[in-house]
Amino acid sequence: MPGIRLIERARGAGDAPAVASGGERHSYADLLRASAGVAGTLLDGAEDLKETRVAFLIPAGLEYAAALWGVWRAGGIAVPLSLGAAAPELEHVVTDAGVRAVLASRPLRGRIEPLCRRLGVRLLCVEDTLGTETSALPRVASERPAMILYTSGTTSKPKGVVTTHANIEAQITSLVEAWGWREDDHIPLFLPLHHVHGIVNVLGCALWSGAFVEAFESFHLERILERVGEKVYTLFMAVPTIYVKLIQALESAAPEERQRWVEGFAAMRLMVSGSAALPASVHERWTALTGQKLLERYGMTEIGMGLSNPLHGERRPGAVGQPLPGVEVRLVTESGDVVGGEDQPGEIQVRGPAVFREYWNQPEVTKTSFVDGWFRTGDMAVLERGYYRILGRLSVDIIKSGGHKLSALEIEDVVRQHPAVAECAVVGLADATWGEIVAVAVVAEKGTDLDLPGLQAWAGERLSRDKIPRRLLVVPDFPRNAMGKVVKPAVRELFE
Ligand code: MCA
Ligand code: AMP
Repeated sequence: MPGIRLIERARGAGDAPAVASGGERHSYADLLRASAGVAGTLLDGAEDLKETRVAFLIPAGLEYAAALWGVWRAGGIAVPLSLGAAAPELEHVVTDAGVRAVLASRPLRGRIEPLCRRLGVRLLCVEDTLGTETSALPRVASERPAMILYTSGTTSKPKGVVTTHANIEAQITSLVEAWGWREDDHIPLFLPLHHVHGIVNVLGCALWSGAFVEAFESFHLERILERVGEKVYTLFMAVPTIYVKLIQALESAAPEERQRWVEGFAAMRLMVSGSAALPASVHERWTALTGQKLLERYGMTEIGMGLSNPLHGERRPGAVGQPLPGVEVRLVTESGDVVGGEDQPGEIQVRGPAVFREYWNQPEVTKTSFVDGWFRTGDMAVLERGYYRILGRLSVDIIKSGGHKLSALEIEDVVRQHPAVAECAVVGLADATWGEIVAVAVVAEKGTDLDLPGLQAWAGERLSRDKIPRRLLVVPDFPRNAMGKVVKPAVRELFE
């Protein structure tokens, strides 16, 4: 019975550096010890957590990795929380997943304490668990559920995507093979750790490979560039918005500083972009500035990574390459026919061991998301000269902003509660930095005033930063079809 191979492999890495955080380097042995402490504390004498959901609110660093591995080693299901979530968003995840215990870093404890108290959920400071002596830990089979990540979709509230240890291992090993991960790799980690991009592509692949992760508590541009200039990194993984911000920083830097940063980027063996479309212009500008050809890939919370440009060979701007090892991909037309050749668009459907098990507590939604064992991504693509190109999404209600997937319906449900809002329609508008930004058209209640700063302040209490409306238009009514239904593409045009 295979256990959690990611963790078993770490024993072989011993004193090699695993994670740098808080100004210190922590070895694989440190991580094993710290995660055993977390596991022992959670178990508290029990043999196995038996899939108890344990959430955590911890920035990137040793404590985060120890919490993730500790929950797994105790037989629990890890539920990483967004550090940027507003109180109602945290409550949704904690209640929907039926979380029984929360691990928080000491500085963040106060943010979740009232919720835990109200719901009767056990709250622990992760720092207090790391040194705990641990007796026997259970053997956790790879088929058991390991993690629930919340993702927005075409339903209002985010859904929990359940992956097993075997799913996560398949997601990791596919990338390790395709991108040639090595034990001497050194990568900065600045992406949020409640998404696959940060958890699997960066942290998971690095720890699987015996490589070294340098953790930043958030995307701190200056500090990251400083380290890039020291030529310490071999790998870099980011979303398109980050490359846009890096281009702006390089272009506005003094010549000497810029030269240092450019040399640091040029020295890396691989730079990857994903989570949202990388405009060909950004791809080309990055190459012109640094000499690096970005490798663009396509993925989704439910499948891990699906398509990728190659490590060796043509990295084509505007395209996402070919299926990754172990991933089967097909395109299916609206009428349900499987596309046989090139130049015909279809929905991307994916099959393979990396594909998630189910949506948490949503058997019906899970069922309708698969057709004959293939997962329906809701993304459209076309195969051109051997490479897939993403065309967009089937639903207008999915917005991608700064690499975050947002549901227009979820934002509408919140904005509608504002006392000055009679009706609202949320759309994504194209934006050079963020990919898309959230825009809201509102029919106001009679006799009320509504302005953008006021709405933003109000929304900031209820929604995370990426979901806050960046544009507001007050309209007498929305464009509607014959059935009276709001026509979103026409709403988008109102902003032009
Ligand atoms: C923040 N701001 C925004 C947005 N977010 N404005 C418009 N749209 C937004 N989405 C504003 C803030 O209000 C603030 O304005 C200013 O920008 C700076 O905000 P801050 O939060 O500090 O920004 P940042 O730290 O620079 O963050 C940008 C970021 C972050 C680093 C790009 O959004 C990020 O880490 N994104 C990555 C998400 C990710 O990992 N996605 C993977 C999921 P002011 O200055 O006026 O206050 S997808 C996935 O996992 C699948 C499997 C896949 O394929 O990878
Ligand atoms: P998430 O559910 O947050 O994991 O986001 C997954 C979605 O991000 C996919 O369904 C796509 O719509 C989008 N996405 C990821 N990578 C790319 C890419 N390289 N190009 C275009 N869209 C992408």
